[in-house]
Order: sequence, then structure tokens, then C-alpha cells
Amino acid sequence: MRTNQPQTICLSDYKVPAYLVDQVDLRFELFEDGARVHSVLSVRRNPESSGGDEPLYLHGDSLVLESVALNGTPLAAGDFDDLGDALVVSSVPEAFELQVVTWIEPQNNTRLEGLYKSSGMFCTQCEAEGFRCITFYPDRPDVMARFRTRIEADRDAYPVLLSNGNPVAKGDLEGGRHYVTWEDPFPKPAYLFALVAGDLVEKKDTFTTCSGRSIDLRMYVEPRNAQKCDFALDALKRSMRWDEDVYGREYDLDIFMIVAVDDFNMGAMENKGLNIFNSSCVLASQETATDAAFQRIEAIVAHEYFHNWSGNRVTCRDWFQLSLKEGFTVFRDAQFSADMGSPTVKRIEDATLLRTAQFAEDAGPMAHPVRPASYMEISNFYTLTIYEKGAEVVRMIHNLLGESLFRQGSDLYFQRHDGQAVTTDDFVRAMEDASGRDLSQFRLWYEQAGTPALTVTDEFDEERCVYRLTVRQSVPDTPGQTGKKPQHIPFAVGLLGRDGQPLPLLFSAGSDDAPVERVLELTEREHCFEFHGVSERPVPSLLRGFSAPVRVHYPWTREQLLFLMNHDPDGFNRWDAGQRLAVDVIQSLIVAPEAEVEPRLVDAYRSLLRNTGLDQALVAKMLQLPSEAYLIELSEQADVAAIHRAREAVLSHLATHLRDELLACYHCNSAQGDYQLTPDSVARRSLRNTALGWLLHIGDQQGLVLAQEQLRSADNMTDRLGALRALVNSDFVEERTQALEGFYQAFREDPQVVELWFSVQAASVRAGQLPQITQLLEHEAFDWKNPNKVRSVIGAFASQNLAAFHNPDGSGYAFLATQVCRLDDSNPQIASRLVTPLTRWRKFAPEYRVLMKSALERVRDKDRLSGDVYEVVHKSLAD
Ligand code: 0A1
Ligand code: ZN
Repeated sequence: MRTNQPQTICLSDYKVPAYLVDQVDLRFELFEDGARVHSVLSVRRNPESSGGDEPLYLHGDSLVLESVALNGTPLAAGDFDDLGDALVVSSVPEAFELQVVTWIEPQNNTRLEGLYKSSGMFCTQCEAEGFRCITFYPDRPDVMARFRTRIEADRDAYPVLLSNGNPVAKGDLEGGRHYVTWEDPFPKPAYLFALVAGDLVEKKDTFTTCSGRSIDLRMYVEPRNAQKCDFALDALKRSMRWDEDVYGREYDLDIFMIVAVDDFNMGAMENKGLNIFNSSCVLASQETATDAAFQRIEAIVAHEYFHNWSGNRVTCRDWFQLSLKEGFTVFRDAQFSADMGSPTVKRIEDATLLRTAQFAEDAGPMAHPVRPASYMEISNFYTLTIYEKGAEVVRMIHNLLGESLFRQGSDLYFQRHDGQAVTTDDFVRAMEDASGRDLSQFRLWYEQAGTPALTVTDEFDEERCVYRLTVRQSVPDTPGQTGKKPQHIPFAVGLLGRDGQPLPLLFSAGSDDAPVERVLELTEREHCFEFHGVSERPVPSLLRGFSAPVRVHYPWTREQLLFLMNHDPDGFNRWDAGQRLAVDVIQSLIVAPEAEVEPRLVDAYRSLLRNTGLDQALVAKMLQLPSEAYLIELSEQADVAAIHRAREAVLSHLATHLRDELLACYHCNSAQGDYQLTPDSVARRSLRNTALGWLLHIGDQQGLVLAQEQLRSADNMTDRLGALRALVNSDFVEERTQALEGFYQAFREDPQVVELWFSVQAASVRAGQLPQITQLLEHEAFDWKNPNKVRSVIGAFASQNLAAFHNPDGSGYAFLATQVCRLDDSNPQIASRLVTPLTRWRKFAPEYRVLMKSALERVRDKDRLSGDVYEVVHKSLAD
């Protein structure tokens, strides 16, 4: 059992740093058995600190201290304390130089924080607190310094040596070694430091900025990936142009580099001038990447690039402000993706993620505000709340201010705070100052955790021709936060007349020229809105475009939902009406498993499949039934087996009754010409693969033939994987075994495809029962040290294969607990993320809850539990 409990860090304890660092000079000597890091810090007392003669406090983690000197004089043992996690020098002058030499072992670094080795190359990950694993340093984002970095390594093994900024010197050294020196002119926090050394190929491109400067773009990858760089480089150029056009942001260095590494805890990292990516989030070719992967890569390349302004030039004062850079940057990348593809589809995808996973987080034991007030382990706070809800908060500001004032606000923010480490409050203030709007109540979005719920009721006064909407809001209690205040919520609405026409929204009788959509601003616990001149009871279309991250409760009838599916001019709400209808139908089957499936749902799906006049990208989304995870999120005491059974029953019913339409849809969307990534071609592939999946779900023989043929002849991974997934999720046991084997043999050399291959099985209730999952862990391609492989098997099983994970015998929970304990020793960040499904035990029906809780207790009782896992497990088990 763990003995030393991790500390809780509180925002209210924030103090400015006692010392500032102006310049950092680093020299890395890289060897096979370790690395020696020479650091020279130019330090001075912070004039803004009231600390008097506070000691100099430098963070450190897993470092061997070789020497420390002050202004060139070695410090004697009594002059400093090496506390293990810090180096403390008690009496220092006003300004001085500190020389520190440390020894580290990147080859044994399985946590993948700091400097580590991945497939033979050296690379770094310093956000949030990884720099302290490299050398002793005031590792906090409000200490910003200029970095100069010299890297020395064997020339043959590591011909490429990279760091932030511009290369300023290079040369040969004795013993077949060489060096390169990099200088970054922009002061930055240590979390943006990066270093890469390896035998990598270089892909080059250029970009001319709006002021006519030519920027060298370079991508570095292992030689076997040389053919998978073009898409990311193009996406980078699109991002650079877009940020100039939409935000007026020009790139600032002369060179911008992207590196792909196989072992990486997250998706990618925005290090200044040297972005490091998880291979799966940057490498792509038509043969190996799905449409979804291409879209993800484009979004992540943009996200990391956009951080150059929202995160790097203007950074966070402390880690409580993480959403300052992440929420804003996710909002920016979402705007970019919407501009590059279909805005409605992008909105549907974001809202789905939010409603399924962020709402669950907001209702779970780790619920926290967009700006948390405390944390134990900051890496546990790279959450959907910080990223996605944080982006929604920025989006609401955008909606409240409008395009032009929002742009003036962001200009003011960048100009006012360039080169500074600031807070979310500074961001909101810039928006207020530029627009003249008062956002004081709006700030509650940053302070209060939990998903606000809106309960809407309506009345129609036929005599007065008045339609009245009453909206009540409540923000639920969350751990440590009760009695919350009402928030400022932009609530976009429209009303539809009997013939489907949008009605003018008149607030008073007699006025004309009223808009057909309004953004109602909710600020009180209850509002009543009267709409005049309404001659018949309308159907309300609420929360259009998902204008706020809230739950809406309104008693729509099935008839009304069908009507909205057909008539709502808001694409998002058309989709949402279909989802609500499907949820209602599935839920009624949970209560009464023998009941008939609503025939109008079948008709609605039939007309979707037949109506080729509709936006096919939207149709492709509308055909997806709500996921099991979403159905669980919506229920009080989730009975997973019942949810699974009901959803499968609806799917089978639809597929059986729509077989002809599905076959027609399949054929009519067959591949035409060369592979393209336009929204239309993506939609066609999606429709076709959905049709195929449904046909195989009901064991259709013709579907089987089509799937096998598609698997054989597809010229792209979307179609190949679509066919494989359909087979894996079917009862054609022999055929799916064959298909899996053939697929593996064809792509065994490609780690990204092997990850897909793992996850298709692990996420399938048919092919991914526990014995099969255990076999996957023993497969030659599985690697415990590689986070992508761990996620593609264990993560996919526990978060997507819900019926198997929640096996009523508790075996899925026990399995996850065992794997989490195992991973906790090597990579606590990954272990802590993987354990999440168990921490939600309170959400489930009693028979599940008991077993989940006891699996979680087993994790809690593990010897030497990491601080990462300690925090989530203890918060989940707390009363
Ligand atoms: N800032 C990166 C995400 C990131 C966060 C933490 C990491 O290591 C613990 C790595 C990457 C982004 O938003 O893309
Ligand atoms: Zn980010």
C-alpha cells in the first residue's frame, strides 16, 4: 500500500516565482547508457516577489546530481540540499549563474516524460512537468527563459539533432561524434522545451507568410515512413494560411519542424518550432489511414500549430489555467476543421464527444471546473473538461460577441499579453475590453463544475396568439461544490409552423421583421419568453447548433421529433431529433424487451436511405444509432446488458426491414474514380460502410459476399477497414477469422494499421471477449511499452466493448484492474487514463457497481501506487 500521499496543490496558494531565469544554456551529451546534461542558468531575484531572501528552489525528478556551482565556484555539501524531488540552494546573491550537471537514463525511461528513447531515437516530452526529469529547474510555466541548446551524439547513429528555434552552429567532435547548437530567441517556459536525436529522413517544404517571409517546413520521420508525410505537410500549410486569414497570426521563426515518434503518451506536443507527434496522429497514406484518421491528423497538426500563438507566445501562468491555451486552441482547430470540411458534421462530432464523454466526466468523481481550484497530479487534468468544455466556453463568448468583436478581443489578447504567462481571467477581460460586454456572470463557466440542465416547458395561448417558453436552469452538485449559481447561457432557438415553415420570433405584438432564430440569453434560474403573432402551436427547435454545453429536457413527442428530423432548417437539430427519437425507442425496449420497435423509426430511416437529395454527409451521421456509451450516460443506474440488448434489437430490426434499401445504398455509393477526401466522398464511404455493417449484423449472405469483395479490392484503408469491421462484428466466425488473418499478414509491418487491427477486435462484442483479449496481449505485435498498443487493446476493450467489459461475472473489471496495476509501474500516466471506466462505478446498477468498486479497491491497495493513479482512485472511492 502507498504510504506517502501525494500533495494537493491549490490555486489559492499561487505565489509569483521568487527567482526568474533569463537565459538557459544546455549541453546534452547523449550516450547509449545515459545522458549527461550540463545546464547553466542565469538567475535573478524576481522584483515582484515579496519573498525576501527565500532559498532558490529547483524541481528535479529521477536525476543523479553530478555537480553544482554558483558563479563558477563549486558548492560544498552544506551549501545546498538535494531533496530527491528538488535542489534547494539557501543563500544566493541578487543575480547569479548556476551551473548544474546531471546524469539521466533515457533508455530506461518508460514513463515517457522528460528525455526518453523511442524506436532508437532520443526525444522529449516536457509538458506538464517533464523538464524536471532532465535537469534541476524552476519547472513552472510562469518562469520564461531564452534557451540555447547544444546536442552532442554519435554521428552515424544520430545524424539528426534537433531542438527549438534556429540552428546556429554545428561541427564534428572526437570519437565519431558531432554536435548541433540551437537557439530559440523567444522566451518560453520549460514545458515547451524539446530535443530530438535520431537517424531520420527529412521531408522539406516551404511556406511564404503574409508579410512575405519564407519559412522552412521540415518533417522528420523514420525512413520507413517517408511516404506518409505529404498530408501532414499540406495540412500544416493550410493551418498557417488559415491562422493568418482568420486570426491575423503570422509564424515567427524561420523554421518549423514536425517529428513523428512511435512511443508517446498523448497525441502531439506544441514545443516551440519543434512539434512532436505520436506517429498515429501525423503519418498517413491512402493505403494505411482511414478517413477519420486523415481528419484527425489535419485537426491535430492545426491544433499544435495554432498553439504557437495560443499557448506559446501567450502562455499559462500556472497549470490551473491549462484551459487558457487548450480550450482556446481546441476552439480554433474546430473552426478550422469546420472551414475545411462540413461545419454541421464537425459540430455533430464535437457535440457527440461532449455529450457522451465530457458530460460523463462532469457527472463523475473527477468532475472539475474548466479552471480547477486544486489538483494532485496535473497530468490527470488533461481532460475533456479542460479541452472540449473549455472550447465550448470560448465558442459561447464567440457567439455572444459575434465574429467581429470576438476577433477584436483576440487581437487585444495577443497584443496585450504577448510574451507573458497569464490567466483565463485575462482572456475574458480582453474580450470584455474589446467588446464592451460584461462577462462577469459568464465567468462562472470557468469556476463551476457540472453540466447545467435546462428544463423547458411551453404553453400556447390560442386566443392571444402567444406562445410561451419557460426555461429553468440548474447546475448539479459535484464533488466539493454545492449550491451553485445560475450561469449565463446562450440558448439558440427557432419555432416551426405546421407546414415546416420557420416562424418569425416576435417578442411583442405588432412588431414586424422579426428573425426566425434567436439566441436567448439565460442568466436567471427561470425565464419566460413570449412569442407573439403565433397562430398555431409550433414545434420548438431548441439549443440550435448546440449553442451551449448543457442538457435540454423538453417533452417532445415522437411525432414532433419526426417532424424536426424532416423540417428543422438547423442541420444539427435535425440530427439531434433523430438521435432523441432513436434513444426514446431504444429506452422503451430496455423497459419492455418484447415491445414492438416503433414503425415510424423504420420509416424515418428508410427515407434517409432513399433521399439522395439530402446532404449525404448529414445523412451518414443521422444513420448512426446513439452509442451504448451515450445510452449509459443518459441512464440513472445503467444496466449495461439491457442497454446492449435493446440497442442490438433495434439495429437488427432496422437492418432486417431495410435490407433492400441498404443494398441499394451500398451500390449507389460505390467507389467512383480516385480516392478523394472531399466531404462528399467521405460521406459516400461512410454510408456504404454503414450499410455493409448493418447487413452483416443480421447475417446477410449477400452482405458477406460484398464485404469479402470489398476487403479484397479496396484501394484505401477506410473501405478495407469498413469491410473488416463489418466481418468482425458479424456471426460469420470462420470468415472473420480468415479476414483478420489476411489483414494482419498484409499489414504486419505497419504499426498504425496493426493498432487498427487490434482495436477493431478489442472493441467488438463478437470477437473481443476476454479470452480473445488475453490472446491479443500475447500477440507478437503487442508491446507493453507502447501506449498506442496498450490503448488499442485494453483501452478499446474497456471503453468501447461495453457489453464484454461489463460482463456480469466481473471478469472484465478484474482484468482491467490487473492491467492497470501492471502499467502503473512502468507508465503511470497511461495507467491513470486506463482506469477511468472503473472510477465511474456509481453510475451503474447495483450488481455491476459492487464488482467495479471491488476491482478499484484492488488497484487502491497496490504496492507503490503512483500519484497519478492514487488521485483518481481515491477520488472515486471517497464518500
Ligand atoms: N499540449 C498538448 C498535449 C499534451 C499534454 C501533455 C502531454 O504529456 C503529459 C503531452 C501532450 C496538446 O494539447 O496537444
Ligand atoms: Zn493543445
